[in-house]
Amino acid sequence: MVSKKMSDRINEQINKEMYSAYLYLAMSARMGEAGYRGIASWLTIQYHEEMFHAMKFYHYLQDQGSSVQLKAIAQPDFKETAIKELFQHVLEHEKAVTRSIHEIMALALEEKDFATVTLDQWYVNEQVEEEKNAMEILQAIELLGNSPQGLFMLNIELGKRSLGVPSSFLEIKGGD
Ligand code: OFO
Repeated sequence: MVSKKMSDRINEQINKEMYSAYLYLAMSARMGEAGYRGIASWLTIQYHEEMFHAMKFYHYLQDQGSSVQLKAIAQPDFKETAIKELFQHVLEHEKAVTRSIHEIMALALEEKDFATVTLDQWYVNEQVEEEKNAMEILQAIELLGNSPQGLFMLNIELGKRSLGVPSSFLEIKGGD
């Protein structure tokens, strides 16, 4: 059982994760339209990862006998169409998500809610990975000199990313 405050906070986080998914899907659409199919594919995989994050919290609330409350998802807010600026947006977005995940950890510790501490630890680790991925791509863009040829190569490289989470939401479990 989690507190009402924690349940509300996790429902808010489900919305944030679904917003992340929506944001990356919108970015993927722009990149695909610009001819960067590999980058579009990377961003579509990121969309799946974010839905996985949302559904893991979703199942956790249900496992805890709490009610899942889905709220409206905001329209994706980004203007960047240049690759470097787009991934700077990705990094800043992930940093904001990290802060949000840390807030949940702080609340769980305050409430001595050890089940949520254990669950949220998974997200704390995942955010290290999320920020690292964005930083490595930005570093590659810098090394390639942001040149058209370099971005073309990066596009091919990012297109090789494969899905690292279950493709079916039925396979996702909250506490596992
Ligand atoms: Fe859910 O980690 Fe990115 O946003």
